[in-house]
Amino acid sequence: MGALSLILKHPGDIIPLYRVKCMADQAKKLPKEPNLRFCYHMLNLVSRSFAIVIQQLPHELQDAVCVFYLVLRALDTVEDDMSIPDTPKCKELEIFWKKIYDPKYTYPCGEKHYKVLMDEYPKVTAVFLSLKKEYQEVIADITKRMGEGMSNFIKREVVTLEDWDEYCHYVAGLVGIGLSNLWANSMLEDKRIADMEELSNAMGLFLQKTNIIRDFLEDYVDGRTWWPREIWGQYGATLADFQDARNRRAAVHCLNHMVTNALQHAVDSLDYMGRLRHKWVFRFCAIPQVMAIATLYECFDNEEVF
Ligand code: D99
Repeated sequence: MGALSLILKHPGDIIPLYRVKCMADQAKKLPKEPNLRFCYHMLNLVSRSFAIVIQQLPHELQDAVCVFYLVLRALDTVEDDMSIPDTPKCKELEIFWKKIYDPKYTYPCGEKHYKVLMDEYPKVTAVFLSLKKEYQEVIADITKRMGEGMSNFIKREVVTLEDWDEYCHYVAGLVGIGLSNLWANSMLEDKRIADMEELSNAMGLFLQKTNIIRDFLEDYVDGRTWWPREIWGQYGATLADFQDARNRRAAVHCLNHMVTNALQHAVDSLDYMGRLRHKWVFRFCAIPQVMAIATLYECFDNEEVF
């Protein structure tokens, strides 16, 4: 079906779609200051959808969240680069949080946009150092905990449900926790939001698990899947079995089990969002959650995931 006929089937979507288009155009306008300009330029290259969503935030938080995002993407780039041997990779992941204060620090790795981000990293550092101390401390604390967790999982496989939640906590739950600390420090939200670590964690876990489910094929082709054996082991002897058309029924049952597991975090994520007071903070948080629910809806019982 063409885009136009899809819209005509849902005429109520025309105004919201137009508003999103205006937001997307807005996101393409870059600030004048060169370092800040680089940060928003990178954000647009790495994640269009996030560049749009970040526009929802009040100005002061926008820059802090943009830098937070890029620092985490840089850490991710180190984790993802399969050409770095385990020993130096683990060391770099563990010390990265100290390096974000070093105006000269770069660690060339990654591909395409990520390579540019790593090569030009001092521009991110310059903006980081211009943020309020309270914001810098939150970003450094989360980067430290995430780097240590990632390093630990370099040599460890995701086997049990506990492993899966732990891995997702490091790479995504901590993002939710960091954001809650940014909201609390900005005074836009109640200080107590920073103490709700379980609910903040669930915001990240729900998004991360949804991505892991949706990206099964892409990750499988790259030789690294994050589906926990405790689930897929109930439906097949190896993950390779799910690629065989004769095992499609078992594969789809496994997929549905994965979706059901991810959905468990929806309750806490709704509880978290119910506690937000600031309209723009709420939108920034709610848009990705709504997109994740729609993604799980598409994936459920859908063999095309494989
Ligand atoms: C994220 N996550 O929006 Cl977790 C990352 N894409 O998915 Cl600061 C960093 O990376 C921050 O399709 C915030 O364009 C978030 C979440 C978030 C959380 C908690 C509360 C509120 C918001 C994202 C951002 C988008 C992203 C999507 C992109 C392709 C590349 C990856 C696209 C979530 C996380 C940590 C699971 C990646």
